[in-house]
Amino acid sequence: MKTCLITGGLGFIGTNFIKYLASHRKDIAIINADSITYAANPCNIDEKTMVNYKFYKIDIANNDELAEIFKKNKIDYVVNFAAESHVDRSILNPSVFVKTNIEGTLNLLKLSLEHKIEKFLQISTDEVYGSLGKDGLFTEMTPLSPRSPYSASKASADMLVMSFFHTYDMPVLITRCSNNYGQYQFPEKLIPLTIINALTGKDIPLYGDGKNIRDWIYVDDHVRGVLDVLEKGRFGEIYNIGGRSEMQNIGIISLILKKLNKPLSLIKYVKDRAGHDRRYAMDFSKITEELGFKPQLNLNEGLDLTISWYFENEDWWKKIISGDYRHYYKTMYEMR
Ligand code: NAD
Ligand code: TDX
Repeated sequence: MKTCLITGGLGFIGTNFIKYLASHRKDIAIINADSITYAANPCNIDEKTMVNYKFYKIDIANNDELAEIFKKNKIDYVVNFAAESHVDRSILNPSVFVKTNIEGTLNLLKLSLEHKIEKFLQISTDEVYGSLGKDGLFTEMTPLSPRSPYSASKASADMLVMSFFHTYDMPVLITRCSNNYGQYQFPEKLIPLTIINALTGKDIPLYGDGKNIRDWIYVDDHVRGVLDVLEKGRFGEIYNIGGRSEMQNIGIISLILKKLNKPLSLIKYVKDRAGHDRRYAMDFSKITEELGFKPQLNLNEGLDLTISWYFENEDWWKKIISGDYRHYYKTMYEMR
């Protein structure tokens, strides 16, 4: 049996990855290390239903805490999801992004090297490539050009990861994915925010002219791609993962409102995000050709599943919007 240390496993994508791994790979024991920031939800994973699973509440930026996990367990794989992940927050408070996303990743790399782990997979993002014009796609060869403190911290982490490959011959892998949506996403991000505001009759803030484009991928497709790379990826390589589902923000909000039978008058145009990237779109032919990965759900199918999940899991999001973390639910527009 192999043991996989997953960081950030109580957040949106980490939760989905752990659930997928636990049901598809019974021969992998899971250690989940998460500091439980506002974006985490300890209820996401019911420990009673998990076998070969351990949880540690630790901050990856705290090297001593992290070192304890490596001392107590023989770890074979590391998958690093832990991060501060919201661009708007990085504009308000960049320091914590540097701490977690850069220093935390460096701590993980150093300990992984010292303990001679078999594979280190860094979960990165398309945002490290910057912003596209009307045409073209990001490939793995596109130069890094991050434009927000969030994407700069993720690009820095990617460069540290690659430096451990070149310098120490460490067995590293990087995935860079486009915008995820699906179950367990914290409602500060566009799609869950839109669904919840529509369901509760609140305005939906649309930044700028609403024509910025994102390439949406359903989270189940992303986590399958991550496992493909962990199992079959070549060390020292970067793999783009995308959904081939580009849409303007105004389009996605309108589509959700239509599906929910809610009026377009809920949309409120607000001041634009500073440095707002115009368009992201992924060329993910490398992972398709090398590892056979393709997204299985289109945006329409994925949105239907996502809307149903938020509909059926009111308790999950009501605790967020009215509980201890309610101030984090405030849209960034309300905060500035
Ligand atoms: P999230 O904000 O929902 O979850 C992040 C998790 O990391 C939380 O559980 C949080 O408690 C934990 N965490 C934060 N700081 C920590 C620290 N110092 N130590 C330990 N745990 C810490 O984020 P997400 O959307 O699930 O994103 C996960 C990863 O995927 C991130 O690395 C992000 O950059 C990347 N990514 C996200 C998307 C997306 O669309 N959400 C797209 C591409 C890549
Ligand atoms: O209220 C809003 N109104 C709005 O118009 C919010 C929250 C967002 N937006 C716009 C900004 C973006 O163009 O919608 C788009 C999507 O915004 P977010 O959901 O905040 O995602 P984005 O900034 O694109 O980043 C996401 O995808 C890449 C994740 O948060 C990152 O972690 C990931 O790396």
